[in-house]
Amino acid sequence: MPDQTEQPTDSANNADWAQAGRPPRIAIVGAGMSGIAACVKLEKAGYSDVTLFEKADRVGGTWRENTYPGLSCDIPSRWYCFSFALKAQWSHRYSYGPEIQAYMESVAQTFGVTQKTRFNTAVTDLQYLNGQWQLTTERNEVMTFDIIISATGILHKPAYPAIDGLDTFAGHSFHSARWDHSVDIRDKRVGVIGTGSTACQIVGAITPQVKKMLVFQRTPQWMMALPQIEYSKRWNAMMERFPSLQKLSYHYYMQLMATTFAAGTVGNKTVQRLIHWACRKHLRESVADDALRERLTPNYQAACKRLIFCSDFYPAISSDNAALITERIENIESTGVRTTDGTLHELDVLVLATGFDPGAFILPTRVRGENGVDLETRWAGAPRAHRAVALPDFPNFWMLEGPTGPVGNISLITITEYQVDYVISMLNKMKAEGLSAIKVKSTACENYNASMRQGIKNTIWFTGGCDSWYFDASGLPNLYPFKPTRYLKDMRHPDYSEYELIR
Ligand code: N01
Repeated sequence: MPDQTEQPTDSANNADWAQAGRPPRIAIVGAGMSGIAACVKLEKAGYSDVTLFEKADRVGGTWRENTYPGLSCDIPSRWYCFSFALKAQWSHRYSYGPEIQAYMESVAQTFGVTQKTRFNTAVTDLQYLNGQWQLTTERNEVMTFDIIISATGILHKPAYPAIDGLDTFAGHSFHSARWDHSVDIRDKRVGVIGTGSTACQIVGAITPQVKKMLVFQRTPQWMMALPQIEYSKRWNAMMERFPSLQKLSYHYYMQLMATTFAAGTVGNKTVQRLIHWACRKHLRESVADDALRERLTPNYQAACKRLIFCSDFYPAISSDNAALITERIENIESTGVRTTDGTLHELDVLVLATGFDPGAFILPTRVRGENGVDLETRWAGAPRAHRAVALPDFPNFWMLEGPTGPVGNISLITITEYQVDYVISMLNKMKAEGLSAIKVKSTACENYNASMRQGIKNTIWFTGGCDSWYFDASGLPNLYPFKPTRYLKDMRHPDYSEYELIR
């Protein structure tokens, strides 16, 4: 990788790449799933002057960061993959973390993404100056780019619980996304705080190995059984032989999820009732003990929080070496967790499966747009964007998986790919018309978000009677409130009247 360190320049003269007929210099922040998709698709579209900046030493994003036992993806792998890199040889319908990480690394290697990535290089500052973006790294290197693509993911900043005495615990304590593999959990007394998707996978995986498993539940969660299967060699050989079957599976799962879970969350009452019924049935059939079942039963609608797919949690929590603690946590002491009933739950290991800061997106990187408008100030705890990709006052700055995009029980890889195609349409427009910048109009962004605010009130995330990480400081869930298929359709054909096209 050539050294691209530069001093800030007065770049007014060379800012107009489209008019000058040179390729745009593109920086992608993050080499996770979105960054990989962006790099590959840009290259295919003829934009090859691309540099990725990755804070870690490998690609993979969330699949690199999370290494906890039981880590898997509850979206079928035949869909949770790049459309341009379908894979025949998945071991299971729902792949485990290491297999997905290996896939990410292999795609990055095959398509030349690794070679374009500057590893161990966190971007600390982005500023729009004289028609270009000035990018500063943690080592104070300063470079200029024409286009910035933020591909930092959504849930990358671990949320640590504000519990008194957390740092006084004398055993081993770590966040689920910072799993300490040097700690041998076998025959230990392990506590897990949280009952989200992560906690359920951890508890399901390690309970048979530990001496005692204590799960500290603040809110019960609905979960559906995970219809996991291991693919046979013969089945995968057939997939290998007939690549059209891989495509068929990709679209089959996409349609299935769109017409079932996605439809249920955004207002289809029949599907909602079916999801709720399936969750109740799963609980009833998995937990024989009436009292335990009662304590595991949520008092809100299924899919109000992000629906969990897990078949291991109920058997694990029902086993003799496990206990569900529903009393509130009072504080943490050197030997364990004390609950409000006065009990001290003694532990050797404490796992904080307490989720992530959902409002981070590209933050804590400082991002300043036109006239020094600061992104963190602009968002103020309630991040909003236009179609999840654009921000007024931030020209030539694009986000993948930005705020108000479709997330939940769907493949974010598909969403990202459509967003990348949208950005490529913008670049093509700039090139064809010799534009120096494209930025979304404030009115378009406001109108879009007004429709989001209206739509969100019909979704299960708002009406279901729960609290979740989907809610932000505005008091509303920060999600796309319509069917994901509508989003994909809209993204296929950018409406340029929503943008200022600057010559
Ligand atoms: O985090 P969460 P996660 N005291 O925020 C509890 C994706 N994902 O890491 O419900 C006590 O869902 C909190 O309690 P409550 C997926 O999008 C995908 O599990 O707020 N408890 C909750 O139980 C998912 O939604 C896969 O009352 C405290 C838990 O901690 C997202 O990641 C797999 C507490 C946090 O749950 C996040 O999931 C895993 C406190 N002070 C994750 N603070 C796939 O398979 C928090 N909690 C694709």
